[in-house]
Amino acid sequence: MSAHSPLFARLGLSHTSPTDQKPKSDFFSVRSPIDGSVLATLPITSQDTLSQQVAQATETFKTWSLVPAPQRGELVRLLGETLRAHKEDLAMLVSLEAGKIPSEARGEVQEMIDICDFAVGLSRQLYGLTIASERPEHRMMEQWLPLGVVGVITAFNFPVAVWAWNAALALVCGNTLVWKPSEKTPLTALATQALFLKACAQHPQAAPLSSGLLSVALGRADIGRCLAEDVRVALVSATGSCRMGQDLAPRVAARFGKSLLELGGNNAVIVAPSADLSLALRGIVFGAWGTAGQRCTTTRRLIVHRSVHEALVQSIERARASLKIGSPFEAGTLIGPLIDQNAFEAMQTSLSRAVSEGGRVYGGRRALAGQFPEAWYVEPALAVMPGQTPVVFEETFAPILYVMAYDDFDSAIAMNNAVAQGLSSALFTRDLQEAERFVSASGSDCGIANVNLGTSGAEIGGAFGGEKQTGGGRESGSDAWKNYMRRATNTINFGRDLPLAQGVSFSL
Ligand code: UN1
Repeated sequence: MSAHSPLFARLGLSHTSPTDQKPKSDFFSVRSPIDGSVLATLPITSQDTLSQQVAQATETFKTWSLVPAPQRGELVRLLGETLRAHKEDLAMLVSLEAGKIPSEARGEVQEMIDICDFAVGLSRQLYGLTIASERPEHRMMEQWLPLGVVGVITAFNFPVAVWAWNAALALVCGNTLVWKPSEKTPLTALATQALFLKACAQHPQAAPLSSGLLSVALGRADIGRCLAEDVRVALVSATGSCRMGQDLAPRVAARFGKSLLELGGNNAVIVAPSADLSLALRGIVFGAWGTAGQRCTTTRRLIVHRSVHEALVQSIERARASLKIGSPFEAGTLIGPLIDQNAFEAMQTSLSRAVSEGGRVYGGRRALAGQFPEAWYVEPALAVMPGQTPVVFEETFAPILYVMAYDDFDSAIAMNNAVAQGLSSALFTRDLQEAERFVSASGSDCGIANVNLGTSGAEIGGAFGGEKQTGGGRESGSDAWKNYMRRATNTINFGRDLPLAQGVSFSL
């Protein structure tokens, strides 16, 4: 009986049992990054079981895709209601398993609820076009039809929200799901699945289909590869590192499957001379060090006009040194733990490289090792760089902010765009021309470009994703739903002749 048993039971996780014994080869342990304690020991899904899950999802798709879309939306409405009722508990589990502070964990569950609301409305708005035909007595139209089985691969840092962006849309679009969560955060996935089953139980058409509508496959990269290679999986939506995308995307492409990739970011904030510096400070501090620097939208680079560089660096450093590092459950904590030792080591490597490339580094040391010997807390790091040296081009998934100076706005935009990733970007300015330029064709090349706010914390209503090595996918709002449907162009002849397009004639 663990301290978390009542929480686990409320979330439908009573079957998971923590143990301190070394797991058998087909089991793995789930540890809380808060103190390194074992939360549960879970079985790894075998490739045979995964194949059966995909088979069941394929079979279920035949029925679910024929349920009218607004009735599919009703299931997502029930899911949203179930999430509302369990928001506190699920957020608590997100904190325990991913190490987020409670307000961010609640924010993550709120994103799930928001996308459910969005998808419910969408279920009555899966609009196609009618198109004027060049032939008499013909009508052309475009329809969006259900796609098939959607494989969703999610990362530890947003263990449930990213699934919800995909699932809420995929379900109203008539698809079924197989979910491979990060092996670091499987409990939040199992809890979400249990909440999903609760919602299904209240829906007459979904209830008998529930196990085929969503299954969860637990394990490491090989599970993701199987999903990527399985020809029955119509779309693979994967969130994670660029390296993971480089491994998966060619496997999906080799069988002409569709993929939706949300990969790394190396997001910059530009601070212009006219900027409101207190606004910028707030945006930069949360963007760089909130979530312990473990968001794909984290601010990793700061490009500051030389005239305000020194003053801004000083106020950022003062703010940095005052941030509270600690257990997410301690009041006032902003910086929770890194996910694991590997993350800590990667951070140390990048910081030593920054120093050897001429950087001046503040912070970055291990923290609270006495209190939490098996967890990995760090001081957030500020690295004042002589320019964009090689280490600055890499995404290290940790709280490191590299700062560089710029002299003219063109070169600031060029620096913003110089990296391989293209997810998020932001500009702080009061200059209208700079603001417009930044969001124009000759401005930021990222999928997200903000003015006078930070790089992270995107709302679900917009399409989320980025260009270049970020993978090009768009999830969540706007018309991202089109990724989860197939497009059919239909022409209907209601006349008595068969005129050919392009004026072609033939006689029979
Ligand atoms: C991620 O880190 O993978 O924009 C997603 C944000 C959040 C989502 C981040 N809404 O920061």
